[in-house]
Amino acid sequence: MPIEKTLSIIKPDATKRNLTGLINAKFENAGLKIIGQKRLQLTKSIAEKFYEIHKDRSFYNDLVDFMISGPVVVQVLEGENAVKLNRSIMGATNPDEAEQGTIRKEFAESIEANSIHGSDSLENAKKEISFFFADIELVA
Ligand code: IDP
Ligand code: MG
Repeated sequence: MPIEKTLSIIKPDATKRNLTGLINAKFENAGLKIIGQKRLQLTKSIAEKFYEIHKDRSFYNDLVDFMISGPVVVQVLEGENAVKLNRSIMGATNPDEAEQGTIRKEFAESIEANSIHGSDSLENAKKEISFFFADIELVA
């Protein structure tokens, strides 16, 4: 299987509850390597730009406000089939529909405050990684 990189964001509901380490353990236990990571306070304009793809959705403004309500941890995960593997570690968007053992099942507070973001395709992973990281910040 191909070695891929994907973008992950530990969201403010999770950083506020000090869950960074528990979430990172899920990635590492599943064989994904954290090759870049930083804790950031997003600004409104950065969050709007990152989630631009959702700008016509009813939840867009609330989502942007939520994403700037506290620190986030942006990270790049690398491994075999990383994009799909990460989506399965995360679980479904709505925690009520997420499988046992997934990050969202264990930690999410709601469909909005669902603890984690992960790229949904290899193409979007490349765009999202370059949105937050320079090449020199990624060390495998
Ligand atoms: P994903 O994060 O599982 O890829 P998306 O559909 O891309 O889900 O939505 C992006 C984010 O927007 C979600 O992770 C969640 O925080 C928020 N969101 C999605 N659907 C809803 C909704 O129906 N109500 C409120 N927030 C939502
Ligand atoms: Mg998405």
